[in-house]
Amino acid sequence: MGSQNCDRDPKQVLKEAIQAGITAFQYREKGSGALSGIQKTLLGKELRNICRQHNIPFFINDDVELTAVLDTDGIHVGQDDKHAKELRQQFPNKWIGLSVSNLEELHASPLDYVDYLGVGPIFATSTKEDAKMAVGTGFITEVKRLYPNMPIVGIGGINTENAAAVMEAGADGVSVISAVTKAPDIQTAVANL
Ligand code: TZP
Ligand code: MG
Repeated sequence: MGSQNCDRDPKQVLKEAIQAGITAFQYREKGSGALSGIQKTLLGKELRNICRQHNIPFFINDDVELTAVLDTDGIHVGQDDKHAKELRQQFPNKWIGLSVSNLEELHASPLDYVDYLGVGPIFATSTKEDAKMAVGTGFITEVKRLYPNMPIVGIGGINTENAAAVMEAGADGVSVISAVTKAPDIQTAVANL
């Protein structure tokens, strides 16, 4: 998540989510209302510190410069971002995640250089303005069949009602934004997930 996904202090949202049991965090400051420049960096530092205090892996979305500045645990990139081969050379000891939205992208992806795939959007989502077409849980099963050893995390429109279907389809995990940031009670939402 980023500040644009929160109706209140993102630091508080992250703390509550960690207390509730999330197992990893990605700082994704992006889309309308997102911070940039020094404000993005400063919030990133604070969120990074919260994760560090609680031993929660901290990933950053896209931002190669901040990966180094914040010394993140990993970086997550999309198909149009910096190539995973170059990232691997630059950050040999960080986790690298790549988004995959369809079979064409999967076959064109530099899988040798990535640690996991973010697969989706699985369901329709209004969180990402330029989200590609929802692929459904069947695509998870297909990716897992083709690459059984590649860890995959479902993303997009996942909530407490449909998360189980994503896992049953073969995902190793689920990633959510609004199901946590917009939850009336984060403790309950994460517990149900
Ligand atoms: N990538 C594909 S869908 C998505 C991203 C970042 C948005 C996920 O947000 P939500 O609120 O969990 O649907
Ligand atoms: Mg990207």
